[in-house]
Amino acid sequence: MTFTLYHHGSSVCAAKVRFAMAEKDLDWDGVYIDILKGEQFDPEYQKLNPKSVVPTLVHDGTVITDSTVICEYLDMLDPETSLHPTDPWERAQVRYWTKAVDEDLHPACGAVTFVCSHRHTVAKNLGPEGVKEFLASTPEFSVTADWNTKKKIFVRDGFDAPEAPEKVKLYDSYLQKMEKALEGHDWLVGNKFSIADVAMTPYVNRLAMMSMRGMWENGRLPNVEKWFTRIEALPNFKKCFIDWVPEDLTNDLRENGAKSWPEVAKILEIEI
Ligand SMILES: N[C@@H](CCC(=O)N[C@@H](CS)C(=O)NCC(=O)O)C(=O)O
Repeated sequence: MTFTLYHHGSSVCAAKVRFAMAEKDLDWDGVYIDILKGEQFDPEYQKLNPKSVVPTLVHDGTVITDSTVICEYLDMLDPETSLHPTDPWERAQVRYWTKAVDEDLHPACGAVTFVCSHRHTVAKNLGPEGVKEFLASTPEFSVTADWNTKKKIFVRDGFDAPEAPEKVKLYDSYLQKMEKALEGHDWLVGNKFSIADVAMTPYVNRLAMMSMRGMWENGRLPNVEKWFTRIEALPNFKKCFIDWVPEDLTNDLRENGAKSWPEVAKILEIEI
């Protein structure tokens, strides 16, 4: 079996697949697509992934897109190392997490990340004319069905974008849901590490990389704090989530995030 993964260092969806593959002990070759330089708009890549997003997995010539679908596909290929529970109710709960990530949390994360950090990286990478081209190249049906329009607004207006505060609150509501689910449990579903934990890890890590651990630290969400400490201690965490992010992007996320943190904290009424 050969796997080729088209991915990007900081992409939450790509990191999710890297994590699932590592936990399942599957080897892969990577093709790096820099989505903050517009490489996802290359017509050759668009043949594989018409939404111009990462990740895309090619397995022995078969193309699979969408990170949740990829993870489910990989799990069926190798049920021995399954990350899905067999109990029907536990599996349903896992699906609630992964469905919510796809429908709700992921678009909120894209918005918050562009508002807080990526808009600065894109401007630095591409300059004013390049940014215009980058924004114009985004297909309408991309990260969401209205991503072309929304991305322009988040890049142009930052925290003044009308939807910015509600996206921050939506993101936070998922941390609150995790806090409840983790009450008395180490993992999100059924007291066993599962694809639900894999799916949520990139989103908590994104906030950590943007200097926003204050969303759960200092006694705010202690179960999430303990869960993320457990996740960070897993042998595959660093190689999947930290090492793939280029140093300049890591610095951008940390520094731009730190500058944005007071605004985020204000929206969430967190005292700093
Ligand atoms: N439903 C897709 C969404 C993938 C997605 O949104 N990828 C983002 C990075 S996490 C992307 O490639 N964005 C490109 C852009 O904003 O132009 C999945 O789960 O794989």
